[in-house]
Amino acid sequence: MNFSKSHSLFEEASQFIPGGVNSPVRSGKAVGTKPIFVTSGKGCYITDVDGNKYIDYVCSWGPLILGHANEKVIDALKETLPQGTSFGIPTPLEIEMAKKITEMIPSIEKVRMVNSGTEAVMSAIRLARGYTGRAKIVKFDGCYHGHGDCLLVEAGSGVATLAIPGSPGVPENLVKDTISLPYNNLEAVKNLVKNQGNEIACIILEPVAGNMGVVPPVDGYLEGLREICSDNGILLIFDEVMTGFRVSKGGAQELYGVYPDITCLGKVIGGGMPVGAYGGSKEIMSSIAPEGNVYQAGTLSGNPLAMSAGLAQLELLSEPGIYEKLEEKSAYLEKGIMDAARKSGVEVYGNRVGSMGSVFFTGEQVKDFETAKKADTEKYAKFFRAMLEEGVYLAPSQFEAYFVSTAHEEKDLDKTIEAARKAFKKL
Ligand code: KE4
Repeated sequence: MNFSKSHSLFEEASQFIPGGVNSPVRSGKAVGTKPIFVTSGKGCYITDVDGNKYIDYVCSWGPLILGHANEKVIDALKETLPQGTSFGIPTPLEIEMAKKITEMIPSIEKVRMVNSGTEAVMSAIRLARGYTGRAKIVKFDGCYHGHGDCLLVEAGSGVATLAIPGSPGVPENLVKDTISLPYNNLEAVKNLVKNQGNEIACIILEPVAGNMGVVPPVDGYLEGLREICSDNGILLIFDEVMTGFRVSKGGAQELYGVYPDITCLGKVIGGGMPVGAYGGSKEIMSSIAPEGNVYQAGTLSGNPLAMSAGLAQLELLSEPGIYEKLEEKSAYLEKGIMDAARKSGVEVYGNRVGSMGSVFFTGEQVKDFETAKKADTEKYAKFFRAMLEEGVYLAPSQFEAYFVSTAHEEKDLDKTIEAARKAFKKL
């Protein structure tokens, strides 16, 4: 493949944008490549400035569960655009979105729109602290909840990818109340809560971790956290920015039957436009200004373009059979890739929940950040580069997920599996 135009654009971008990218994980640093520059996407395909075409498994890091430039999403934007892009005044679309979210995720009785997953989580943390009057928060190693100061502790995603310890610029006093524990270890939470339970405002987690690579909750883990929180007046926050409307129509909470006090959303609810949201019971959400005193605001929150794109996507996802089809495609892909690895004698461990999954280059089970970090990131980098040459675009980091969309057809999955067979042979 020829990447010359992408590489010269990267040089130019690097003069004006830190690291040449607007988000670190896009840089390709972790997989020994420079980033490609994309010009268009349609269905499961993206095309770069050099004219190379790829089957895309990043899908904008999760939002494009129906593929790129889905017709109904684009039509919704075309219909809304001529009316204006933003008002900073309530619009009927915001009520429609709020009703749709509360209908699809019943644990949410009231919801506030924001403009990113980071904002949703930051707001949820402030809400939990304001509602309980407590300061401490508990997160889990390898989970990533956006780049809000108090959560950049043992974080996953780009922090793990670039092996940045926390982040400079986050003063100690902003993280002194953040406790990070190993994921999938209920004993660790029980021990902590025994000593400090009455100081903890919330426990926040990705109910299916996606930012250390995909790591599902072990049996009983979510139920155990729910019980601990209920017994100690601690709010349970599910960060469903990635899993929401991804692992099932009602997210991870519907899939596992465990319901949090607050849910954070993003990605899928924007249909590719910048959107986040957080919600919970009327009782808890009544603390949010202007109804209550916990302050949170946003110029573009609930803007009509994002609402219309997100609503179009959520309407389509409400149609019967969508998640069964996604499961079928994802299981087919996973089986094909794992079979290809086994036949090539390459040791990999695969985790998948619905249409989000990861292939770890390790022989042992990956069930938390410690075991995820044992994966051979060099091998993953080689695999990434080989797949790119074969016209398949994977996440440029071992500590991320691949996403299957409804637009991935069997012929695309077969091409991906064949590409993987060739790529494994090169390792
Ligand atoms: P944003 O602020 O990037 O919209 O959302 C932050 C966030 C919060 N919670 C979870 C579970 C998330 O996965 C994310 C963002 N995910 C990463 C990819 N793993 C976004 C990609 C990027 O940082 O460029």
